[in-house]
Amino acid sequence: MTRPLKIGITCYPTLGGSGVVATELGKLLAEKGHEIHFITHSVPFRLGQFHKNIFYHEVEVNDYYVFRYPPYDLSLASKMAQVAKMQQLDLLHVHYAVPHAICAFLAKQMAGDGLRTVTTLHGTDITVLAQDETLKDLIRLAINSSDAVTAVSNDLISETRELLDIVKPIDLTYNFVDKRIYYPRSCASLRNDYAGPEEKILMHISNFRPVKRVSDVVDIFAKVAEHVPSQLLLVGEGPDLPKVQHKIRSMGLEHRVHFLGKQDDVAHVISIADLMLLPSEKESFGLVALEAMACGVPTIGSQAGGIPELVTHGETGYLSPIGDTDDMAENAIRLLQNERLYEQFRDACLKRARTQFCNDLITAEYERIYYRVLGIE
Ligand code: GMT
Repeated sequence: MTRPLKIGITCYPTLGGSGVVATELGKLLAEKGHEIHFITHSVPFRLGQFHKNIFYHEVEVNDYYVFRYPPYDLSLASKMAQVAKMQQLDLLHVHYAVPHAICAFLAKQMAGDGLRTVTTLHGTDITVLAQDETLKDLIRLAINSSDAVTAVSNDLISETRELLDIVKPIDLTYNFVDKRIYYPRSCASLRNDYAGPEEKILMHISNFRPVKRVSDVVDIFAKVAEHVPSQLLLVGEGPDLPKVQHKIRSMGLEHRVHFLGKQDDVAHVISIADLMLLPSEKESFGLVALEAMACGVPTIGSQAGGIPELVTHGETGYLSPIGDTDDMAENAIRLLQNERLYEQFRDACLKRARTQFCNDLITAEYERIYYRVLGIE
């Protein structure tokens, strides 16, 4: 390694794919000898145990009496600059454009040009927020002033270019999973809690936002359950949960559907599934499909966004047009009813996750980008 770096990382520290990726990346970089400073409003939920190279700096919002809305973004920018100066950071790596990349832009003005900034785009920061005319110019400014910009799929790179007229290079850095955590776990007793020996388990994990089309998950399951004895496990919470619960009751499926709420130990939970369902409307990558793949679980999903870059149709899962729940159900039934085909898919999943999306590979890509922006080759 050239020289260890001092890196500030800002992300959404609560549940969500971008926060998971940022936190896991920080931990891996710390293991490789870099000094990592998380600058966030609360401790990232996946941070885990003490590590001598990991520091946490809490952003406290100034709630002065004239403020109708306490300015979190300004407090974050100040904290970034303060930590950068105090710790002599080489760079800030921010995950999610709004407001983090904009705050990094401000922090750089305060800390001085020596501080480099790297922005990772994760999806809805572009596919949803950059559609908003009130945010568009801000996001464009943040992207154009970052020393490097990365995105988690080619699809997201194209959307960013199209929506914001960005011409500067954007590096592709796929999401990754830590192969020491995500592998098929033996959890027969957990599986027995939810399904009989002859039954299959279908699973969906998300934040239950409208883009996830959780209602499609229920439709797919209902069709599959007519042909294959099965149970559905729903993991996570969010705005569409009540609607989904109502739909399940109205379809008389409540005895076959289990709500697990938010879960931390995703690798264990996924290992009891036979199939992951991801019929999203928008999905720049689909981290959960990768987590499933690494545990040997194929995905039945939509062709949205970056999912086809992750799930190889006909090898590690099946993808259908968005909303085509008949096709998704047929694909699920085909895979669940053919043991040999299922084993082939399972092997392909394990191989693809380990070779294309493993932690060593992607961490090294981020390091290359850091050294490049710092002019250290
Ligand atoms: O899936 C979400 O809605 C959460 C969101 C986030 O910001 O955490 O996920 C986005 O980033 C993940 C990590 O890069 C990607 O795997 C998800 O595909 C992406 N979500 C969307 O594009 C909807």
